[in-house]
Amino acid sequence: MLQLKAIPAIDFQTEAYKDAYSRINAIVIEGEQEAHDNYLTLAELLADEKQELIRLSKMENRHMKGFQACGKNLKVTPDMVFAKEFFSELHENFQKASAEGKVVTCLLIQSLIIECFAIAAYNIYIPVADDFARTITEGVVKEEYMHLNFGEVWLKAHFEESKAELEVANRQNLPIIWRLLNSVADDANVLGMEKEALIEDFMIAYGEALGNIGFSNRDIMRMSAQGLAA
Ligand code: Y39
Ligand code: Y39
Ligand code: FE
Ligand code: FE
Ligand code: FE
Repeated sequence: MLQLKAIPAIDFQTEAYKDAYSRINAIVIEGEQEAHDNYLTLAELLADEKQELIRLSKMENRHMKGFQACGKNLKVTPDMVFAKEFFSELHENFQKASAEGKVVTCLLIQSLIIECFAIAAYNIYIPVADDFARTITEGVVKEEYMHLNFGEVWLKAHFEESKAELEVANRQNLPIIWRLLNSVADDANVLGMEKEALIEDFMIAYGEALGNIGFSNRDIMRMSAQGLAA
């Protein structure tokens, strides 16, 4: 709500805006591409959910195309090399977990942590986006809630046997998101997105997700604090 006070007019064609956009736009495009790949990997690991997971992966592919159009519309070339490096640590953790058949860890990384990252970023971006990108992002964020919900529903149904692995995966991956946020906070700020608002939205979405899965408030506090162990 911080951002509802005075929203200054943003000039989307300054060099400073386009430079920051070349990295944030690339992060989003790369993130959507990796989300597409991750849901296809999950479709192989969870045979009962295969069709649904393929459906989610197709949504991620459409998101990627939508955000590529946002960059083109502003005449920005996304810095894909930067974005690949940005996601490499999370990507490696997902790859390693999937190779070991650790479905719970894969779901925590993609459907909880990355989806909450997307939900926070897109909700904070919408009020400060150009008109073209706002329309695209509004459509996308609705679907990200469906992806988060997939992970919540599956993990809730398997809560007792997943709990220990979720705690370990949280401790390994939440600090990474915290570092990633800090590394793009300056660029996000140029786009009109406040770091404090991003953290607040992320923590609300992630805490709610952990609660829906079955964690107690005490667990949620403890697991959130582990994000600071960066
Ligand atoms: O599941 C998804 O669709 C996720 C790929 C998208 C993640 C996008 C991450 C956006 C972070 C932007 C950082 C701005 C501060
Ligand atoms: O300040 C805190 O409470 C930190 C513990 C929490 C780390 C969680 C990471 C926040 C990532 C925000 C991502 C926004 C798109
Ligand atoms: Fe990959
Ligand atoms: Fe997406
Ligand atoms: Fe998603």
